[in-house]
Amino acid sequence: MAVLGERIASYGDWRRDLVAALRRYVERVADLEPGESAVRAGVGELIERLATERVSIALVAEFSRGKSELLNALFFSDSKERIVPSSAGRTTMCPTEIGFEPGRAGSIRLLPIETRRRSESLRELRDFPEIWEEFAIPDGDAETLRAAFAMVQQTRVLGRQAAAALGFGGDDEDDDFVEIPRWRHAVVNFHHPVLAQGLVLIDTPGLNAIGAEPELTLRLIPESDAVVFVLAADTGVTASDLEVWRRYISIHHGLGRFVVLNKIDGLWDELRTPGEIDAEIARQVEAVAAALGIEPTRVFPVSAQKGLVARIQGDAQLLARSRIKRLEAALASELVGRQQEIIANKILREFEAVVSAQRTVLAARRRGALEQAAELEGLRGRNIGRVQYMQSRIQGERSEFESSLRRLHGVRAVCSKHARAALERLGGRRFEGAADAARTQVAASHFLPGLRAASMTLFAQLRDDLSAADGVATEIGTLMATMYRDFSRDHGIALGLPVLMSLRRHRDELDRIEKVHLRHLGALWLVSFGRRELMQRFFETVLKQAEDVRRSAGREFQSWLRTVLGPLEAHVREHQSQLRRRLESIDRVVEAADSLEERIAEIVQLRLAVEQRLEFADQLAAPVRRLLRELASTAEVATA
Ligand SMILES: Nc1nc2c(ncn2[C@@H]2O[C@H](COP(=O)(O)OP(=O)(O)OP(=O)(O)O)[C@@H](O)[C@H]2O)c(=O)[nH]1
Ligand SMILES: [Mg+2]
Repeated sequence: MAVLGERIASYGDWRRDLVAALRRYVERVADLEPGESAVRAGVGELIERLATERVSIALVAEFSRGKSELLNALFFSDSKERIVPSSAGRTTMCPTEIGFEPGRAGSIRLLPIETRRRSESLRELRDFPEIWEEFAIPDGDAETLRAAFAMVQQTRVLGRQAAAALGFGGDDEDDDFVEIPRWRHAVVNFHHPVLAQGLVLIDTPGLNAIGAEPELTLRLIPESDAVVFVLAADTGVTASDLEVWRRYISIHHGLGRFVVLNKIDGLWDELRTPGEIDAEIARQVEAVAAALGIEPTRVFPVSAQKGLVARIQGDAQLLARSRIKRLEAALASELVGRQQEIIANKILREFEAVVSAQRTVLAARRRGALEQAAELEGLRGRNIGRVQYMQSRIQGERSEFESSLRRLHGVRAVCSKHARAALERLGGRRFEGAADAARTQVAASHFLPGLRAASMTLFAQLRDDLSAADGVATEIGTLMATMYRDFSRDHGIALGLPVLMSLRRHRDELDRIEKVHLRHLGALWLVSFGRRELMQRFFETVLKQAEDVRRSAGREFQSWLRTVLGPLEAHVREHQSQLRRRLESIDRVVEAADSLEERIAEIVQLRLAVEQRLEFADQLAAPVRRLLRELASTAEVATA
């Protein structure tokens, strides 16, 4: 398998090992009180996240630049034949997602083009399996696979008006009939080693087709981990190539953007020396870089077709000339390597946060046992008066602690009230209300400014809600910081500072969605001549995206609340039980029910048990930490 495939496979293996290590951790941590249920829930969330982790690559370009052929060369050369159809003229008629969903049989699912009349977004349509046509692809059956792929080429011919109703204008306005794609979207599920590791490929049709499908412009392309923009050496950078670049790629993907200059085999002129050919390729690379405004090192000259042929025929020399490997190596290290590092850092940070809550409570318990032992040892050989004095001191501590607790309850009530208000602003009901108002406004707008205004109002409200929630988070954070400080000063409960939270990321995401949306709105208005159903479908996709941001912000807020309120509570409970234990000990010594030495021995036992538990906790976490630290960048680990 090629470098890229190997890299993706090793990333998949690593993720699987990590999930297995986390699962073992969860199983064994069940016996490790206190706080074991919170730890299990937290680690459970991490496992779920890792299991659904995918790396996606979208190929975007004008038609016939060789996107499909590049997919064949990069990923499917093991099959020893051309799997994704690639031919002169327009081939890929509808966006095609290629991946493997475990637990689902091999198949191609096709969404008929007529569904464009419906107002639901593509993502919502995924929830209606009955409107997709599904064809099975038995494992390892390359013939059926190819036949399945051939379906993405299908077209149908419609009368001009019927075609226009689906968003297609004919090239020639005088034509009575228009040829349109038969399908709107294709999802191919097949068991291929690289896809099984969580790689998703998105093959797209050329410019005309991209524009009409909001899901593609608003979500599939911007949200993929890498976008490969393909140009061809024989056509150079045409006006429509630039249009694709400018509209769909340049605004996203600062990182993870790869420009491929395909078909360099066209420059392999037998009458020129290899040096001359290389110089010509270098010159074209420079020209492409200048036209797109990027560094020449970001342009990868290749011959997809020769790369595929070389791989199928095992021709090493041809493979080297195709220069496919340099592109592959860049995708492997920049895309997969970066993705893996990001995931490793994130999971490591969250794992430590989850684990440390439990650890600090255990550490506090250990410290308590040490202090209590010292306290009792100090009573050796003292008279009963001294013991009684100690007893009254602990009672005093306890009543002080109880008054702190009352204050904490007061502060918590205030925090809960604020939090409820913030969660309401981030809630589904409020969003639905705003969305409905915007829908009504969109339906009533006959002009572009009306449409713009409707979405801008909606986005402004959402942004306000996020800012309000941020404000509440700051307020709660400040209140809790005071509480942390007081409990540390008055009762020796050391918690550091509460974790802060900001929904900045979500606001940025909203800004991005709005920006892309407004940008496409104008263009779409022009091509669709204000056709209502197209505009509405477009708007539904935007609403769905905004809704996702809102939901994720709500979830983040809630999980932050738990992390900011949870630890103090756990420590307070721990402190309470320590006070109770200390008082019990001293009471028994006063009553002379137990000898002092017996109590001391008991506390030493308690401390040893806690120490064992701490050690056990570290042992449990060690395999997980090892897997994560291997890959997390050292700089970030140091600050975590
Ligand atoms: N000479 C040469 N031809 C290529 C190369 N890659 C692709 N082609 C040819 O270019 C044509 C278009 O290739 P496709 O892979 O279908 O291009 P595409 O970008 O997927 O096109 P659409 O699916 O129509 O949008 C086909 O005839 C390919 O054989 C290459 O590296 N060299
Ligand atoms: Mg194609």
